[in-house]
Amino acid sequence: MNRRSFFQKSLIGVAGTASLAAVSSSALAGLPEVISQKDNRTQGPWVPPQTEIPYQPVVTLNGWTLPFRLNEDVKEFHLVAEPVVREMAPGFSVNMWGYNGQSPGPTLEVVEGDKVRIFVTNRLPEPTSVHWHGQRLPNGMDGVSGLNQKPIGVGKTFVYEFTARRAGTFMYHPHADETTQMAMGMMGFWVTHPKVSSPLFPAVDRDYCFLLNAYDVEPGSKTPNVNTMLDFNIWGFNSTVYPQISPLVAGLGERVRIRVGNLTMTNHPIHLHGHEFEVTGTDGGPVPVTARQPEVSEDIAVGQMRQIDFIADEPGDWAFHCHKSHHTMGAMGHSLSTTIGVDHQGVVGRIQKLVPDYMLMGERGMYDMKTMEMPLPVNTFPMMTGTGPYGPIGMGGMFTVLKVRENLKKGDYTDPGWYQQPPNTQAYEWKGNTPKVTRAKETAPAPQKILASVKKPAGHQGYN
Ligand SMILES: [Cu+2]
Repeated sequence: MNRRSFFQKSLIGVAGTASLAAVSSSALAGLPEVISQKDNRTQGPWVPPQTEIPYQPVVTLNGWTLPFRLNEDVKEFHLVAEPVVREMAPGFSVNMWGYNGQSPGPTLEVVEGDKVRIFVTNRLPEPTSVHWHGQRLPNGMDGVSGLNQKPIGVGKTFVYEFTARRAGTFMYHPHADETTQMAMGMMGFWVTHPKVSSPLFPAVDRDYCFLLNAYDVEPGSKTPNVNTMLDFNIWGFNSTVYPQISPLVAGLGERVRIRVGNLTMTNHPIHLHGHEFEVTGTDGGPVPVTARQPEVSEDIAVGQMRQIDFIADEPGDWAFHCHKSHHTMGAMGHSLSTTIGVDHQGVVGRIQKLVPDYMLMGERGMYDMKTMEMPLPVNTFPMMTGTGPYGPIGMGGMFTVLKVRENLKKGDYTDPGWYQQPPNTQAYEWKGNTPKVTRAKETAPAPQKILASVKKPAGHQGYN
């Protein structure tokens, strides 16, 4: 099929589209320049200079939108699949594979009915392909290597062309050696804005997006274990862990949209504090208005995307996080024994004769871990690192803060700092008398012997 007949076929059923493209071969002679991003911080919204249909651009958490080149009436993008180093948190960098300098790759943003051409250059050490998750497109553009196309060989560039027929929330990722390539971070976001806003696609003041990620990075190492199937230890938003993840900033009363896609190997119940939201869309399209219900958590299954909308009408700093509590922590051992209530007195000294740097932990729960200065191997993300105005936050990983402020300028995404609560609106300590704690009587004699299992950080197994 030549290019012209491809567009003619793909445009069937799309109303009000501009005249068909007649792209000259000379215009196609050069690839669009490679635009790369070295900065892992959230970049401001990208407003295209050639916008015909105005839309509220998205802001990708700790990410960016890839600018396009307009070639006649086709929006052209150039994605480069390549090894990258992603700083997931200060002092914690991971060797990944991504696109255009970062993992996840840049967000692609177009308008419903746009003709798009994406050049994909493969600078990885193995073949790849790109699947455009959720899109209506010709079968040969769907990106499953072997099924729809030959894989993009090392050093080769392939061209994908289709019309963004359906408005909504999408993502892209390889379908070639995908367990390796996705475990290494190859993924990106795609947003197709509607041509007109409607009750199905209400206009918003702020539109955020990010992907959920999981990696298995041994403490002290730098490259994810690509053979891990379920037991991941680093959980993040857009390959970033809190507190590196940017806050979600909103002006009081603004309508906010957050789009989330899940390319991890487990589900994530994403929970917003202080507000109710509605799921207004999925990667399958807008949710019918009559089917929307108020929620404060939304479970996002593997391979799913959710678009949530709400009015930010409660000022403050509101947690926004995965509700699986171990997903709001950094690297930690999963095989540790629970020691709550176990009296270690007298045992520690004896263990330290065998393991000199043995530390007592967990006897009264793990709260102290938040402040504990524990020697960690180089390039290890601590379990919990967020510090708020009142001390350690106790959550890391898949966690950020929705910051709702009065008098915030439209389009101002800068971090406004911590919220100052008005007087007499914060939980406070009771200063009166407290009743005596009554304990249940012991019915069994205290154990005479303690069986202690000592585990050192990974790489130092063998002490028991
Ligand atoms: Cu989770």
